[in-house]
Amino acid sequence: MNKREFIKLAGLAGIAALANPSATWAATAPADNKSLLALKPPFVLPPLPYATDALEPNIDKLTMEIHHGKHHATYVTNLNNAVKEGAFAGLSLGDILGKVTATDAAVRNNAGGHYNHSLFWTLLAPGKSSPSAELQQAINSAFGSQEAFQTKFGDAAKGVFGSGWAWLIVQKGGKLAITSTPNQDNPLMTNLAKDPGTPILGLDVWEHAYYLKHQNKRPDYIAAFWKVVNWNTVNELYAEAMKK
Ligand code: MN3
Repeated sequence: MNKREFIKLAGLAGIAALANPSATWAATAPADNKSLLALKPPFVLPPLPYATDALEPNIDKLTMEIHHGKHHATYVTNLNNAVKEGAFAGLSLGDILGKVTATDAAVRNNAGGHYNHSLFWTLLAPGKSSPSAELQQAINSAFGSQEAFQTKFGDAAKGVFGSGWAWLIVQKGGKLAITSTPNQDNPLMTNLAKDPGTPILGLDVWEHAYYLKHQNKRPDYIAAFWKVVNWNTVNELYAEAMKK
């Protein structure tokens, strides 16, 4: 990292990071499920782990600014309001996701929105990365090849009617599977998900994630997504899920 890039990152992560350069990344959303799910109220909007223009031209600056700074921020605000009192008060993000049902609309939408986006930002990064040997082997064994996996994941993303997410999950027993969820649901919502599991890769296919650059062309956005997937995070999430 050169000096200019460091200053840009440090600026995002805040003053604390300047005093301790190794703290720069810690100030962003945790890139592991254990820490993410242990978060307690009041929930806060994590800074992006890169500049808003870092994913250009694949994901544009304005989309990132609005998606992170407005959409995600709103989920955080609404989640804090929804869990101020009642059955979800004081629970960790993971406990909320595991407990929520169809009758808890505000908690469902905003706890999902906060977890999904916090994870999503860490799943993206500029620059090249690739699946670890262990993950590649699991992908090949579950789907045939990396190409076949990406086609099947892309089909799941294209197949979401309206707004939702496509996921690569580790199921109970350690098997990889592709699934999708509507709106801000996710596979950690065991009372709601058709395929429960631990997310290790997710793709937001809400129009707010791509409309400014790709308009109605969701397949173009999915193709752009593969160019900015941060496989380093996916590898860590996979290793973490397999340790359970
Ligand atoms: Mn979104």
